[in-house]
Amino acid sequence: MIIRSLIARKILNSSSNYTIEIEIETTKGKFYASVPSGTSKGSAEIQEFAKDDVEYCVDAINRNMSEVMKNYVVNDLSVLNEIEKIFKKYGGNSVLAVEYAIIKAMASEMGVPEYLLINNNSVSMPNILSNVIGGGSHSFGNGPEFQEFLITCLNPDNIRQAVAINSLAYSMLQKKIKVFGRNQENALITNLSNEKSLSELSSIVSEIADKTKKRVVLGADVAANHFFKSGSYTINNRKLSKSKYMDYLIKLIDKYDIYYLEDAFSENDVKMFSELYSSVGKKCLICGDDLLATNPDKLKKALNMNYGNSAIVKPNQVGSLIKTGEFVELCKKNRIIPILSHRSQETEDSILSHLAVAYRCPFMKIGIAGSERTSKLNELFRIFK
Ligand code: 2PG
Ligand code: MG
Repeated sequence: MIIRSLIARKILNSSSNYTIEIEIETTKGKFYASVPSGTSKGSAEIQEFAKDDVEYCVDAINRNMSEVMKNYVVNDLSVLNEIEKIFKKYGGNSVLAVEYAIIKAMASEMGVPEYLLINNNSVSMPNILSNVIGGGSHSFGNGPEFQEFLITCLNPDNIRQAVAINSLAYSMLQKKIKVFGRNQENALITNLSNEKSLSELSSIVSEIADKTKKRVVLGADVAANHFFKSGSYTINNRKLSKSKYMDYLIKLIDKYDIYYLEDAFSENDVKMFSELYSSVGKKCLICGDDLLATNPDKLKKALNMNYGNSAIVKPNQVGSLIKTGEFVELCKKNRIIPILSHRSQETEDSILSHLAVAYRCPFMKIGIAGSERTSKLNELFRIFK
């Protein structure tokens, strides 16, 4: 395949902030790709844009890279090594936008879907983990301290049922709880506490499980970084020591049968992750997000501490598709469940669904409403017919 031209432009993400879109033209047509942004970012994440300035990156790519990329030959995906080297100076989101656009163009050239281009061996359908109630920094500090209350069906008959169950929970919640609006992931904003949010969701989960005769469970992304300060975790305006906070979490896990818990502690508290994992790891997925930042080196260190059993995969935390692939492989080698995740400030690009399928992630974490989320769910409907 020969790239005729490459253009960068600014486009809006779901929070009305700008991100980068790359357009590549080949003999097969034009291919577009864009990359989302985070709001509650881990400190180990790579810079999304050089100089923290999307405009600078777009201008610099158009000025410096259009000649370099004109008539650029792509034989296979090993080209991503060179692409990462030459685009790195424009930041992680720029690198990924170029990589995604090349994958889309190449898939079209070869007449295969993107997920098969990335992995032509065997692929699998992810279960869908949806954020239905939002708190923490995603909801401007008004609601519960936990950032996300999640639902998933563990044994759906097919992708449509997996999504339908989560939509049903979302609409039942809207009728049941007082809703003040929707956050940037379209999760419901409430003024309920963590515990009340879990109890409302838990009764809906049981109702749906009874009705569908499926295994439906709940989870939370605690995103504990934002309420951890000077050695304590603040819940309901009360400062809890690390051990009191651990007791609080374990009680919630037991009482509400929490199946999935992400970033239960601040990103530097690996020791607490492993303590929690050793006490509840048999019944609950203990997941690292900010803790690992999709970085294989950080994962290796956390594995030495036996931090948990699952890991969030967000390519733009590490700004490299090659490193993202290494991270997923390392997860699998160590029986860690990789969970492909959206970001809070998403675009309508649906490439993440292809990555979840190609990487054989058992779960994909994605919201249930709003076109930047539904574009990815709809792409899964297309992939699995
Ligand atoms: C998270 C994500 C996605 P953000 O913490 O898991 O829900 O949020 O993109 O703001 O980091
Ligand atoms: Mg998270």
